[in-house]
Amino acid sequence: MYSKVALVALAPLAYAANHAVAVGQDNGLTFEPQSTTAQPGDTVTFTYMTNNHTVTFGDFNAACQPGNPLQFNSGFVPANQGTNGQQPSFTVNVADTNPIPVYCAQAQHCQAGMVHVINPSENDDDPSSLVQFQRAASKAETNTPANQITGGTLTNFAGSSSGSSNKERKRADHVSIAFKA
Ligand SMILES: *[C@@H]1O[C@H](CO)[C@@H](O)[C@H](O)[C@H]1NC(C)=O
Ligand SMILES: [Cu+2]
Repeated sequence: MYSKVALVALAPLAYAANHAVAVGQDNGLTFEPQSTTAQPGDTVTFTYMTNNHTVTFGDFNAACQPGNPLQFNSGFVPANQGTNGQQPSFTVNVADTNPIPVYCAQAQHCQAGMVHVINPSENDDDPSSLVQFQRAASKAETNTPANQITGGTLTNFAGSSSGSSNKERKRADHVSIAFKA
């Protein structure tokens, strides 16, 4: 009984962490790092460094295709359309510790290895491991953009995100407090 009370009292002291991922660093078709380990309540901020990429929620069993339901998708974000002297970024919330597949839906970027996994399986035989997701992506016949922009927060972006779904771009209706590491 006593320890339960103590745990509840301590819970608010656990601050959410923000994890940074660079998108297209040095003109690469890359997410750096390639995977993120995050706790429930953490956020992951993808910052667009060059060119024109997406951060799209994928499917471990159908690489380079949008996941269904679609948890998040930034749409196409040209990195040179930042505002406030900053690079544009897209921040997603991590609700649990389940592996989360992410890919870039531009051209053949996904097949070229432009994938990321949040909380990947550590078993390299598992489809939700980074190595298996990359392998599946390299063999994907098509790279398909998602048809709506949803599930995250676009920041420092001039707003001309292009693609089929510009009108549906929206911001998440939450407020998250996070601290950059
Ligand atoms: C970004 O890529 C999308 C999809 O290929 C394209 O429709 C759009 O015109 C591009 N934006 C810029 C500024 O190049
Ligand atoms: Cu890309």
